[in-house]
Amino acid sequence: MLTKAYSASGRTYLVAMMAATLLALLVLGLSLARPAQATQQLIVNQNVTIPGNAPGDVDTGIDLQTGDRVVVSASGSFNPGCFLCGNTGPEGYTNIADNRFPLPGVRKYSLLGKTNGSYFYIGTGKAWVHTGGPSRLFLRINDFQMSDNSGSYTANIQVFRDVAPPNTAPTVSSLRPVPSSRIHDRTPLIRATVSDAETNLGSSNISLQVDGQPKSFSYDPSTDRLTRLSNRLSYGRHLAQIVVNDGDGLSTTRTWGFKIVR
Ligand SMILES: [Ca+2]
Ligand SMILES: [Ca+2]
Repeated sequence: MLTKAYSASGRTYLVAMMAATLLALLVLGLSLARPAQATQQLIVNQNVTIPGNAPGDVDTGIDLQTGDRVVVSASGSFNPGCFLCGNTGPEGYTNIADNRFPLPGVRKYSLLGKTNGSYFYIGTGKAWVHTGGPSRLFLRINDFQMSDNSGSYTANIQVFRDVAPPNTAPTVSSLRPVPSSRIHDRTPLIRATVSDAETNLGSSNISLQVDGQPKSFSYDPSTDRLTRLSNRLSYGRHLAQIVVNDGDGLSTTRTWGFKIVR
């Protein structure tokens, strides 16, 4: 009985361990897969009036890029000017427009959007992600006889765009020999961790000087570790300097000293 109880709890423990390991691997995988995080920013928040008698497309002045998220909400009151025709809002009449209208197949007198030369229905509101390349956003009312119109619609337009996070400077850390240290080894290992958040650095991004002289070194991109096995150095003070350029406009210089004593 005792053995059985142990084995049952052992199995439970094993299953729990496996679940925890799986979760840990999943979290690790997600964090490794995640690139430098882009953030969506509100770049346009604008009200545009669409006069009922505007002769055609109303230019919002907003230039969209692929991937922009656009949110339009509209209100207002419009009269198409026809005999006994009543007012409507941006949703338009329930009647469907025929081929005489800018966009057949949707409600007459509704609010339309236009990008890349194509009209689409907005009505009282629409949210979408812009595709098809750069385009100015136009608005208009789905009517073909404009001069007899009265009233207007007003649209609030918001555009959200992925904005890359600002570039950051490379970092140089874990310096060896320890800065300002006194050591006895006359062939000390010179070492540093050199990394950049946005750029996968290679040795061509990095230069090392010892006592003002350029020195060769090895750099392992997988560990960010720079290593140099020194020639025999004289007793006394020495100065090491690492300059890193991230190839994206930012560089970092670290200079440190150490002293070799008898
Ligand atoms: Ca009209
Ligand atoms: Ca950088």
